[in-house]
Amino acid sequence: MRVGITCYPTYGGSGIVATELGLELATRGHEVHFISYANPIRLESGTPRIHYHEVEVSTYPLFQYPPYSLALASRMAEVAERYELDLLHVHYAIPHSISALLARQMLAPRRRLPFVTTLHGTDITLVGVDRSYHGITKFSIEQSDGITTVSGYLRRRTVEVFDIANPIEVILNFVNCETYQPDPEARRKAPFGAGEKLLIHISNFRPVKRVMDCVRVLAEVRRNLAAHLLMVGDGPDRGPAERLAYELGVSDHVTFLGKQDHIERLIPLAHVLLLPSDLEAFGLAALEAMSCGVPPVATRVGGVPELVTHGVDGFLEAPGDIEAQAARVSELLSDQALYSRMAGAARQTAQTRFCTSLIIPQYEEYYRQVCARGRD
Ligand code: GMT
Repeated sequence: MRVGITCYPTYGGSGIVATELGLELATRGHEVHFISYANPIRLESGTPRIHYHEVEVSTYPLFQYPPYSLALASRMAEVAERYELDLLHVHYAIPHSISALLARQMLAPRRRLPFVTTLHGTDITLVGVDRSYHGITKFSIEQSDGITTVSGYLRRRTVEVFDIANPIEVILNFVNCETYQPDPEARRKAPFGAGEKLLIHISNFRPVKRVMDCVRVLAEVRRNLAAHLLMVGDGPDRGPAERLAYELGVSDHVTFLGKQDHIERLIPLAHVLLLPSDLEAFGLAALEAMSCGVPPVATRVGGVPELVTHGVDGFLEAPGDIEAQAARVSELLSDQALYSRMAGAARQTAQTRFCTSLIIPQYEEYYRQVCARGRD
C-alpha cells in the first residue's frame, strides 16, 4: 500500500509510535510518506520506501497565527495525488485530523482519499476536553474513515467525552523486541552511578508526568540503598526537578540527560523504570523498558494496567504515593529472585503481546478494511 503518515515530529509518544509504525510498514514492503513540518525524530534518512515531505508555512504580517493546518492540508492533498496514496493515517487528532478531512475534500472530485485517525491520549484527555477544541475534536473523529485508540481505556474515554457512535478500533502500542533488548554486558559497564542501582525515567517532562515524583522516590530509596536516577527527556518540569534534587540533597545522584535519540541503548543500563504519571493512555516508555527486561514501577492510571500486571511484570501504585512507589523500587532492588522473575516476565509480556510482528498486521488489516469500505 501507499500510506501518508502525519504526526508531531518532535518528542512525544504519538510521534514515536507514528514513526516506528512507518518504519515497520516500510520494512514490510509498503511505501510510506511522512508529511509534517520537520523530519520525525526517530526517522533515519535513506531508509528504503520511506519518503519525507516537509510542510512549509508561509507567514504574512496579517497572520498573527500562521495557519499550519491549512498548509498541511494542501501538502497532504498534493502528496496524495502525486504519489497515488491509498490513505492518510494521522496521529493525534488536533489539528491533523482536520487537515486530513480538508485534503480528502479537496481531492473528492477526482479521487477517494480515506483517512484514519489514531488517538493517543492527551489529544482526548487534555486538548479534546478543552472548551475551545471539544467541538472540532468531536467533528474530526466523526468524520474520520477509521478511528483507532492505543488502549481500551482511551476508547472508553473517547466515547464518554465526545459521545461518539462510530466504531473505534483498539490497536495497542507496540515495540520492536529486537531493537529493545536486555543487555547485561552494557549494564555492567554503565557510565552512571558506579556500583549503584540505576533508575530511569523517560518523558517530555510535562506536568502530567509528575517528574518531581521520580526525584522524591529516588531520595526515599536512597535511605536504604545506593541508587542513581537517569532523567531522559526535556520539557517544562525539568528545571523544577533539578531544583528539587538539589533541595533534597540528591543532585549528585540524578543525571539529567535531556533529549536522547537512542533510548534503546540507555534503557538496558537501568534496573527499574519509573512512570509516576497522573494519567497515561498507554505508557509507551513502560513497554520499551519491559522489552529490555527492565520492570516498571508505574501508576495505576488510564491504560497502564492493560500493559503492566501488578506484581507480575511490574508494580502499579497510586499517583503521588511516593512511599508506596519507593517501597516497590526498594523491594525489587533488594530481592534478586523477585527481580529476575519480574524482569523475565516483563520481557515476556512485551514479546508475547506487544511485539511489532503481532501489532503491525493489525494496522495493515485495518487499512485494508478502511480502503475496501469505500468501494462497496
Ligand atoms: O505523553 C506523551 O508522551 C505524549 C503523548 C502524545 O500524544 O504525544 O503521549 C500519549 O501517547 C503515547 C503513545 O501512544 C502514549 O504511550 C502515552 O500514554 C500518551 N500520553 C498520555 O496519555 C499522557
